[in-house]
Amino acid sequence: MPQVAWMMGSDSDYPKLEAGFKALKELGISVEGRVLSAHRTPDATREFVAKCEAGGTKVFICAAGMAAHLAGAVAAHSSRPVIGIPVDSGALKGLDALLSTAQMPPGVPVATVGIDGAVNAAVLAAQIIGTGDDAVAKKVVEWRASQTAKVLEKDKRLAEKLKG
Ligand code: RP5
Repeated sequence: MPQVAWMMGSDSDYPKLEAGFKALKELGISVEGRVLSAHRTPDATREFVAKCEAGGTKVFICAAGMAAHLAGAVAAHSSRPVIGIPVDSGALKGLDALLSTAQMPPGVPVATVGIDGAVNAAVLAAQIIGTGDDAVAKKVVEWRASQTAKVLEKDKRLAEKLKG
């Protein structure tokens, strides 16, 4: 089984998540993506979580919009870390999903990133895995360094523009 199992409530969520899948790839983390829903496919969700747990998956990432209970439902069925991504879909623009994902009862945490925060979810998953895997921890440091270089490059570009 993959190191990260990444569920999303619908394939319509995927465009908001694509950059996170790319980041996981750059970080050398294996991932399986699935469309599963707390409300619309509860049995299949539970079965997938059990299969991942048995197969050694380290972290779950769950993305959903509206009444986003996917991350919470997965956390209820797993003792592994669950990262929740509230997705901006529907009339309330992700605020509904943010509150539904973050506000868990005591003892069943979901590490919630910001609305559409797929890249942060990927990096956080790598950081969690990196606590027990030096190669992954090293990749995270390298990834962060490349991000720093990119921002410094933007700074240089702006300085050039303002000069001219
Ligand atoms: C949520 O409803 C999904 O996560 C998605 O954000 C939203 C709309 O789903 P679809 O109607 O596109 O399947 O459960």
